[in-house]
Amino acid sequence: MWSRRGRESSWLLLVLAVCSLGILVLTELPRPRGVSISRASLYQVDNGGKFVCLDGRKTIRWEQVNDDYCDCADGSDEPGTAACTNGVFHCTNAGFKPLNLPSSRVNDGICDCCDASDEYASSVNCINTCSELGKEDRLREKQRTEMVKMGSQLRAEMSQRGKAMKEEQRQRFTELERSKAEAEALSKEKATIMEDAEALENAALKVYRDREEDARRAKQEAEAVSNRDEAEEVFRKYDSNQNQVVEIVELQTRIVFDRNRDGSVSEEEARFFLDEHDQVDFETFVTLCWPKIKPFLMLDSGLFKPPSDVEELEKDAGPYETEHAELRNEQDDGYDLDGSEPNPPYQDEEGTELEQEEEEDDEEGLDEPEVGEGQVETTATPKPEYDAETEELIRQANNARNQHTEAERHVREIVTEMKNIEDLLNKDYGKDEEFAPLNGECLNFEDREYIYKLCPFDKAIQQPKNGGAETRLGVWDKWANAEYTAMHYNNGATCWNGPARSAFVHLECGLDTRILFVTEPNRCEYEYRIQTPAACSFKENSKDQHDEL
Ligand code: MAN
Repeated sequence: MWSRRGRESSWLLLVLAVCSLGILVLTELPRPRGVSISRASLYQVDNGGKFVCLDGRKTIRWEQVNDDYCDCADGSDEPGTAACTNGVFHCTNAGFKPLNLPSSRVNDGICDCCDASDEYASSVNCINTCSELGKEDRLREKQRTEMVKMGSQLRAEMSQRGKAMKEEQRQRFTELERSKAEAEALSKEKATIMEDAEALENAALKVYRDREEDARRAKQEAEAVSNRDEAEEVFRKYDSNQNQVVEIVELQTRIVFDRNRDGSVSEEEARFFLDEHDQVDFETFVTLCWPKIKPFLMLDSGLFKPPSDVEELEKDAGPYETEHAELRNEQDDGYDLDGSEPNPPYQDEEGTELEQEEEEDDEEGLDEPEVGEGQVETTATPKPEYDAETEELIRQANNARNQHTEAERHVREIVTEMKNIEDLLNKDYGKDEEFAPLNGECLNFEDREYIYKLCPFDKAIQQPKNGGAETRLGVWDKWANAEYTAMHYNNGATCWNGPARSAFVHLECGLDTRILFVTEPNRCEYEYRIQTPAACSFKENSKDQHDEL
């Protein structure tokens, strides 16, 4: 009888024996030179001493495999020689990574495989370096795994921050919704207060506006009367035979109408001032001739001056000192401009108005001490002086306007902030919001010529180092894939004679966030490579790591 322990040991031995046999069978399955373990079963001699080319198109004798003569069209009969141009040589590279080579590299004098198997019949002496390479590789792999592991922890922190930030913004948005409703209500209230205050203000100002309007009209009428008076006076002077019409001959005696300055007034010149008539009565003179004669006389006497001289003119005692005026006096042109005239018909326009207004005031008693009346009508655009009550209404209306403007501004500020939050919340910051902390950051990278900037989820920028202006390479568009390993920034500044600039950003795992390099593979198409913990994804027992692009 076997003891229980004895039975268990026998089972264990049996299992071990079976496993070892399996391993032996797997590793020791004979295979021709240049064939990988996975393909070994396709190269077995016991197949009736035949070999079927791997494309199935030809069967050859087993001896023809690796006989340095290419028989199969797919090169599969010569895995270990350079005979077939399309053959593939497999190096096992035990201890490192297996490698497939074009079989033309077999025995070409260059060591391609670290196990030296590709140069078995060449003059070069290749040494097996696989174990060293393997060691280095494993070390690198270990370091990388460590890095990705740490990066993943950092990513988790970023994700936490991103989620918290989004939550905070969501709460802020809710708060703002409330504030917006309040601010809008307040703004509405302020609008009503403003409208009421403005209604009162308008009613009070209307009195002043009406008064101003009356004054303006009165002034216009006075001007019209004065103009007619001036015209009448001149008409009388020109009508030397006093037959109630002014004729061409009468104007011809007035040297002032000598427009071409040839020493005499021609019939044509005189006719021009009579509006192409031979003679005119007073009404025609006032309506058709006077508008031509008056400006001409003023121009001739130097009374039309550029606007900057108007003040000078106002200060002058009158225009009569001008040479032309003196000349006309001497020549007795019938238009007395010698300054002795009590009411000179030609005066600087504003001067005339002033004088006339003063006269009107005297006549009509408009200078009575009515509040603000003088100021309202005597100067060009004076600020009227209002009574205390009106001043108070204006003050209240201004105050109400300011408060309304302020309330509206507050509503606008809230709306803008809400819009910004909405934009922020609508952006895709990765599976776990891990990229959210990069929003609002900007990274810099300098190459020989430019400083490149990347403000994730916002824009990509290029700035010449010699201080030129910034060029926009693109604005945030979208992720390039579902794995969150690349971004598109589009619609940058238009390239000269070309499309808008754009930037493609590759992301890989790293312990901090920075730009590794920037290139411009095609004109105005830029590629950034950045590293960030947000792109790290460590999975236990898995080589499938998210940072592998
Ligand atoms: C600038 C830069 C370059 C770009 C040229 C295209 O010099 O933006 O990157 O290639 O414009 O004209």
